[in-house]
Amino acid sequence: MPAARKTRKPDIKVVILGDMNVGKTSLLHRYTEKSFKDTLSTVGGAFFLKQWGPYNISIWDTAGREQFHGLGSMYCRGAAAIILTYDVTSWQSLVQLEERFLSLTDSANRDCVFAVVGNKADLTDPWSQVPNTEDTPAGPTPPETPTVYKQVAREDAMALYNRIIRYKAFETHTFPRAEDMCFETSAKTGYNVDALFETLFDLLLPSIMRKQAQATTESATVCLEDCQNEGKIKSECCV
Ligand SMILES: Nc1nc2c(ncn2[C@@H]2O[C@H](COP(=O)(O)OP(=O)(O)OP(=O)(O)O)[C@@H](O)[C@H]2O)c(=O)[nH]1
Ligand SMILES: [Mg+2]
Repeated sequence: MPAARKTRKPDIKVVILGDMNVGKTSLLHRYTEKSFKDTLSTVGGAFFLKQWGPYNISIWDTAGREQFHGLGSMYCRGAAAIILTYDVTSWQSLVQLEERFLSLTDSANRDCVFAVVGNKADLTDPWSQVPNTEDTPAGPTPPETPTVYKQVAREDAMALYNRIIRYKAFETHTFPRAEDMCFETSAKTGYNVDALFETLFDLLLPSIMRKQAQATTESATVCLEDCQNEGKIKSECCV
């Protein structure tokens, strides 16, 4: 088994960005702990290690507050996926993604994949008040009418996703389609939360395999160099 697995070194990095209060921490908590609890506004950033099958995925929760904005680009360095999160009841939170957060993603990997996520769907969409994960208990019967006005339609989020692709136009790889990468979620009920993370992780699989293959080659090279430095022949240690 490779050393990376023994030390639980992350195989890949995912970062959650978005304005304060959109529910980034709650989404992550819902996915990792399968529950919804009171949160405190995040200070700086927080790191979670998710074991996904045989792989270790590091997920970085970032602070949306303006005062921590300078840290965003540092957190995005080396990211293989970025979740851009807004609140479906706040048009401004979608605008902020483009105005304030998109430029931070320049430090991510060249083949970074993006998801655009509208959280708090339970406030506007009756059906998202019903959990759709196996781990959450059955919710109440959906009411006839939503409780809060929905300010951001999914089409607006898809238009933003397509602008992101154009912004990254210098990249050579092909991006997944907006239909597949724009989600409406509820951290409160669990609606679409597993689907979001599982879709992303599935997409990251080729990058994980590439990174592991690279790590194996590098460690074999180091081993061979060590052998040569110590005057050993390969068969003595590189087995
Ligand atoms: N109704 C509803 N409320 C939510 C949902 N997700 C989060 N909230 C509430 O929104 C508020 C902010 O949630 P957080 O998860 O702390 O938001 P955040 O994006 O991490 O905020 P910062 O850490 O300040 O950037 C809290 O009061 C949550 O309970 C959701 O899906 N539905
Ligand atoms: Mg937070």
